[in-house]
Amino acid sequence: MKMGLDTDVRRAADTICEADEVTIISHIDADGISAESIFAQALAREGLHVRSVFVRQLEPMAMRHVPRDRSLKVFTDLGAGQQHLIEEHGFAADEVLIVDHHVGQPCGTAYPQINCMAHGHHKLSAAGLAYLIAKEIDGDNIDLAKLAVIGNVGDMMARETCGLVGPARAIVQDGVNYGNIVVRERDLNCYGISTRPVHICLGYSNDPFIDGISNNAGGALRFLQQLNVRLKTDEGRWLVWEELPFEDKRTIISALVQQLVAHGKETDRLLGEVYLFPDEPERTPLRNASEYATLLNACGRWAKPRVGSSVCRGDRGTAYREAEYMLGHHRAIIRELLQYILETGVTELSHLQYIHTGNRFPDTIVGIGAGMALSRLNWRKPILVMSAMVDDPQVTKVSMRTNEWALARGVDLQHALVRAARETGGAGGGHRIAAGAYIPKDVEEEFVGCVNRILEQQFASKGAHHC
Ligand SMILES: [Mn+2]
Repeated sequence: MKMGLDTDVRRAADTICEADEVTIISHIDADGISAESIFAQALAREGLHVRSVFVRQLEPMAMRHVPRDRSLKVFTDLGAGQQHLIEEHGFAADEVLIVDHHVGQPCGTAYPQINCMAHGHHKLSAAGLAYLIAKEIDGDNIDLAKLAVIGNVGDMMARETCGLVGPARAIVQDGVNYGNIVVRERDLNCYGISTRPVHICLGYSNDPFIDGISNNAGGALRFLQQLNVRLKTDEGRWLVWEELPFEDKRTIISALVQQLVAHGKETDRLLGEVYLFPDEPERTPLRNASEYATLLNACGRWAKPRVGSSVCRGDRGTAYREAEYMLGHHRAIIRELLQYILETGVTELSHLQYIHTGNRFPDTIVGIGAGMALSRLNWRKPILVMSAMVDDPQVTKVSMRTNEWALARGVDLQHALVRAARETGGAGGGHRIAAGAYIPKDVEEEFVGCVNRILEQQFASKGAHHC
């Protein structure tokens, strides 16, 4: 018998439909929130009683929020790596379903699990899996494909390949067929195409890095002004990329290509697939997958995942206004964090650069700040940011970010942090390009040295000796 993803999807759908009550335990990021809202809506449509619990991570303290009742506990976007914890809390195999896309750590109890990693699909997020299960429950649920695309994009599944691939791309097609997704196949691969003036959009972007434009909004504006394209409306409002006439977009893209070529840079990351939502108002963060995902992340990171979930379910009143406020707040604090990192400066080791932000910023956002700071620092060296945990001063949270350049040279942050954390008494996880760890406060120095040595080995494995 072939045990494909389809088989697991069917089995998960059956397990859920057999339950009278369901508790969804999900992660607070865009993927976790969209996965939860897909399940919550699909199950409510079946007349099932659903409640949701959001957790920052599945750790011992968070387990007390998981109810000990007769409901089926559906763990989404988490659980695969914490099965021992679920077991320690006395949950039996027949009251649990794990829907995850992180590396699993089995325990004595064989919990039913659907995990795309097990089927070799590395570019599908938990929201993608939740959607496949929802569609299996009822084919009418294809309106929820849009939320799966937001989760996939939010988890950076489109990043490396400049677009979603495999099962995640098939989900996009469901949304196109339903009519709430429009795909622009070769559009500008840039964040903010629905809400930001074009020069801000270009100036805040750095993938690919374009000399004189990336990280330089003033330079980007001067560049655009030379092209004779219309940048403002008659009323003097800045146009966003999505609003530009086709001709102007083409003029700008070919000028950007020339700029890249003139500096001997690759042009292949300039264009990518963009997922627009025609049923959402223009010039709002709801209008495309990546900005929508940021809105959800802002809600989650500032302890309002339910606000994000309400927005996913269609609330455009109170919840949406609150989400917009969270997004503004999120951006302001991240700007401050970025400023702090750049002004304080990082310590450079041979293969990484690091900084400790103490308790100045919430540990839920330091990773984002690290990613933004990287391109303005020495982008050849992965960045490591440590921060104190507010609720546990004995624990240090570590966030690391790198870029495609380093990945192509053998760097794998997930592997590096898992290994270094294991050697120093902590725990790590994540993805090749972005990973994190929790370590005891007193091993910080040792830990950083250890990660540096592992990165040195990784860089050496692909024969790249220059940092
Ligand atoms: Mn995820």
